[in-house]
Amino acid sequence: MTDYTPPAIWTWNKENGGRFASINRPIAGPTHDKDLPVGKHPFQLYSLATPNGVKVTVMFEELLALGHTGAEYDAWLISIGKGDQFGSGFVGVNPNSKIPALMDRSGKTPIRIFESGAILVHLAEKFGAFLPTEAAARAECLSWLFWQMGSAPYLGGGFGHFYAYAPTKIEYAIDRFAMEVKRQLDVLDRRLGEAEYLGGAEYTIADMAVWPWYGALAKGLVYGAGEFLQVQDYKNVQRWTDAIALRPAVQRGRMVNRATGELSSQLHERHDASDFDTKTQDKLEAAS
Ligand SMILES: N[C@@H](CCC(=O)N[C@@H](CS)C(=O)NCC(=O)O)C(=O)O
Repeated sequence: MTDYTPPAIWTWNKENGGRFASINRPIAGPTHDKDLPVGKHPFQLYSLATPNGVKVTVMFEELLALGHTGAEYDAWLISIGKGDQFGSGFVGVNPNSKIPALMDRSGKTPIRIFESGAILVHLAEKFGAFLPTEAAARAECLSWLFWQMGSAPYLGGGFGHFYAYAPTKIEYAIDRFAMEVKRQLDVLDRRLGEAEYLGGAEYTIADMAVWPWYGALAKGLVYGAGEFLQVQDYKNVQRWTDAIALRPAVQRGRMVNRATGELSSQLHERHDASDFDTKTQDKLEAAS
C-alpha cells in the first residue's frame, strides 16, 4: 500500500533513487556531440553485451561460422551507464538511444538499423540464413521473434525492474510481473515441448532473440530470481537453453562488447576473429 497520489501534472524527479536514475530522461535526442568510430568491415555495430546486444553478436558469429565472409563486423563498446547512447553520432544511428545499433556499410549508401529484431531480420535476409523462406516456417519464426520483442519488456522493464532495481519492494508490482514472467516461461516450455527450436526443427533468429533473455532467466543469471521463479521446473526451456549454450558461435557472441564478469569472457571491442584469442581483458591487462 502507498500514500502516493499522482499530482495533476507529472514532473521529473531526477533523484528518484532508482538504479538507472542517472541515465533515464523524459526527453529524447542527444545530450552531447560525439562522432562514432568507423572500422574497416562492412558492418559497424555499436553495442553492449546485455541480452539485447548479445542477440546481434551471436547472429554475426553464426553467419561467419557458416562461411559468410561478407558478415565481417567491427563491434564498438557503448557504455550505457556512462551515457554513450546519448552522443550525437549514436542518436544518428538510433534515435531511440538504445543498444544495439548497426550501420550496414556494405552497399553504396550506408543503411542504419536499430531495434534488435529489425537488425536480425535485415541480416537474415541479406545472407539468406536463419530465417526460413517457406511461408509457414517463416511465419512461425517471425511470430516467435516478435513474441520476444513484445514479451521481454515485461521481464526486464516489469519484473526485473521491480524485483531487483526499484528503491522499494512493491508487492503488487512484483506479484503482477512474476505471474506474467512465469506465464511466459510456460508459453516457451509448451512450445519447446512440441518442437526442438522455437521456429520448428531448425535453429533460427527467433532462438537468437529469445535465448539471451529467457535462457539467462532459466539459469538464474538475471535478477537473481532463479529460485523465486522456480525456473528449474521449465524442463523444455532448460533443454533448449543448454543446447544453444553449446554452440561455439553463441559462446563467442556472448563475449563481444562484454564489460562485466570474468576478464577472460570480456572482449570489449571486436575487429577480427583473432581478437577472441588475443584481446580479451585478461590478456590486455596482463600485457599492460
Ligand atoms: N527493443 C529494443 C530494446 C533495446 C534496449 O532496451 N537496450 C537497452 C540495453 S538492454 C539500452 O540501451 N538502454 C539504455 C537506455 O535506456 O538509456 C531492442 O530490442 O533493440
